[in-house]
Amino acid sequence: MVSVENTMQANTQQWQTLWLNIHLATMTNGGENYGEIRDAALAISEGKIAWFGKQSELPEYDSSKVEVIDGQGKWLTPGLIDCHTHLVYGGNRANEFEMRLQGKSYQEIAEAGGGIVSTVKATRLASKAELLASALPRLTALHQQGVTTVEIKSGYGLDIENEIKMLEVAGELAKQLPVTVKRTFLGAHALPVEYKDDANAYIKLVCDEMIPTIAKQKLADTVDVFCENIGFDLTQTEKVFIAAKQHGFAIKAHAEQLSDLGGSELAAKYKALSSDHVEFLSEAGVKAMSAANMTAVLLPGAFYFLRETQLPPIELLRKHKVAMAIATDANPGSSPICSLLLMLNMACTIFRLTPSEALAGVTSQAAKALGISKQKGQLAIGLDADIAVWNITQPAELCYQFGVNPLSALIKKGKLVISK
Ligand code: DI6
Ligand code: FE
Repeated sequence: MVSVENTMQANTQQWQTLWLNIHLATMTNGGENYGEIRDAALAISEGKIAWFGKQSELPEYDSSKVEVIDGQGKWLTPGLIDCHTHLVYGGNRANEFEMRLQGKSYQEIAEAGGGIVSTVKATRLASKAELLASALPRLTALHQQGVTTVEIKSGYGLDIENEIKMLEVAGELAKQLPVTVKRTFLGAHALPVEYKDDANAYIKLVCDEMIPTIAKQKLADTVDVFCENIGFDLTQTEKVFIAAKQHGFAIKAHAEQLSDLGGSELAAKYKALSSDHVEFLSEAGVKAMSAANMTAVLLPGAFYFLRETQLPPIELLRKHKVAMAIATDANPGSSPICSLLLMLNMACTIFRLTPSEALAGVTSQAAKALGISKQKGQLAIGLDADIAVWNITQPAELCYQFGVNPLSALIKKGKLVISK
């Protein structure tokens, strides 16, 4: 609903672009009923949303100064946000996919020197140009389906030089495509072979050398840890959180993906932005996340690809009002998937989210998971005009049909960057 003040305060002199004949899924109010406004209009000024509301309440504007676009009844949503990816990496793991189909489990492959460690080998061998060339089509695929912001993690370098290389490539991607890239340092993703029998020494390297260097060079704004029995234990995870906080990073965790170690409760103690995966999260963990105002990032692609059977505790997350974000987890081992629209579909079909919850999961709640709610994730006055325009008749279509790309146009900071 458009308030009276909203209309009166509108400074129409500054409008640059005005979309008419559209419907809006504003995703305000936690995404309830999509924050839907039918028969709407939306104005953009200096890369920000300057006005939106019912077209019948549109204030007067100078049509000689504003570019007016006829939206032809299309739907506008906030530009989609993929808040958890590992899309910079060397090689691929199609061979392990085959091994799994011959009966080996993800954990068995990891324990036998495959898994994350094999991608580390390929990533170390790859040049920056090669990493960029392989990541670009993945980011392009996301972007073509409406993604305007993506989070990219390091974590396949596992030494200073190669972690920096990954983060620099992630930064370079933002120059190649009109997508905001939020970078996360995931040095504590796996144990590199050279520290095979000394996880504590590796954690010391992460805390005492990698985190300070990455802070100094401003290569990331968040630090993540894979807290798991094939990753790092609670004591090691806590050390990384403490070092990260000391250097001004936000934190998040991969936790409760394969077992319940209590990583999410630990993350809550350190006021993390999010805990991600969370299939094995207990009610105590859910409560701790709720008290710390954390977001649960659900990754249906990894659940599907690993043929996981333990569903994340959706009812408990709802009961305790924990925000649920949805992301691709795009990575070569557990989710070789670069479609956020497919994740919307799976969040509904597999996790039983409502389409409204799922769409909030890739917009407003994804922004919350990245700590950027004041800039992105909703159609609201003053927020960045990152907007996806869809050729659909109702928002649920984005979750319902898969395989036909309904994106009609994409606006990044007020500029039309895709138009079909
Ligand atoms: N959990 C995951 O699902 C990915 N990383 C993680 O900590 C998997 C990464 C990989 O298998 O390469
Ligand atoms: Fe992940």
